[in-house]
Amino acid sequence: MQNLDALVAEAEAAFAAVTDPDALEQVKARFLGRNGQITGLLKALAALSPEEKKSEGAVVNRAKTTIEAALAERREAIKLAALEARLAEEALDVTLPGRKADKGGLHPVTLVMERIEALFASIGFTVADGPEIEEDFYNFTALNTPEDHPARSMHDTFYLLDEKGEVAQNVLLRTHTSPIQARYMRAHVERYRDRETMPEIRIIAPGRVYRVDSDATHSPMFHQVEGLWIGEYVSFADLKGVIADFLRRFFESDELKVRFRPSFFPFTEPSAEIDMAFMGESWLEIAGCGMVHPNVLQSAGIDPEKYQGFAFGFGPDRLAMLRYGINDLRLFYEGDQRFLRQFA
Ligand code: 2NL
Repeated sequence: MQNLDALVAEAEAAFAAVTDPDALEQVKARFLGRNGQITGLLKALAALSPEEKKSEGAVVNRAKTTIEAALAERREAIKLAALEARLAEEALDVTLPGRKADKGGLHPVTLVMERIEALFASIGFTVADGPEIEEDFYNFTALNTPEDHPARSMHDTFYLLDEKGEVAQNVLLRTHTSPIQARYMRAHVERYRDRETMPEIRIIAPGRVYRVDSDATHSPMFHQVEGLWIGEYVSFADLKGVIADFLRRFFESDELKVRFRPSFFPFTEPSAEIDMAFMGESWLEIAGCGMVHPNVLQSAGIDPEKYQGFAFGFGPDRLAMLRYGINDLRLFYEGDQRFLRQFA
């Protein structure tokens, strides 16, 4: 009787040596395939006598069953190893914190501008705007600024270049938001041209403005909110009331002291600086204002004999510094998230 233990051991070793399913099927063919060793042994039984066939057949069949079982076991093991490798590769740590999308927030200067807009809206002002690249007519001439005024110099104002790369004398970055109001007055006059009396103008003009200036307290780009109220009977007393009321509401302090100190601007007459009491003793300059100069009304096509009114200009960057207790203007423009996040 032949001993097939060596053959079985050879098959088991061959199965164990492969690690992928295709290779395993190749190895299987060597033993169990059409020309495999077991198949050969079974074929050889045909030549034996019935008794030998019975005994040898049992031996070969036992070897075949053992090899088949070893094959099935190896198949399972390879399948399991593949699954484990895949699971390890696709491992997902469900205890990791989620990746949240960062939420945006408004810049502190924007928050202050919106607050100013809301307070003036509550007393009947609407918000106007206009271009940041402006003509010198609206930025200076319409505002009664003489041709030789120092603010018109290239040391103070950013002028644009023309196609030849030369300074375009009449196109600049607006130095204040007054040109918004100069444009608005003209459009208003045009709209009500055929009426004997036009409705009042009551607007604020917030926006970015530009000047050649850069240090701890000046940025070449900063913000302004100007205001304008024109009607038949709008007086300096109205100006004082509107401004004092606004500042008390803005700083949430009914007792806030406000002072008007004589000053000069080309576009207002008389003109004043607006100071507010600061830390008990001192005064802090917070805005400029005045009665709109007759020449400014005239250049907008408004009859200064019939209409009059006031204008004022605030620096919201300054108001934001006061409201939030910030001591360096540059923090607003560095874009540092650690700073900006505090206001979002
Ligand atoms: C300041 C001073 C001021 C105005 C702005 C103005 C606008 C028109 C007519 C007349 Cl259309 N005046 N604006 C008037 C006085 C002062 O701003 O120190 N701003 C930060």
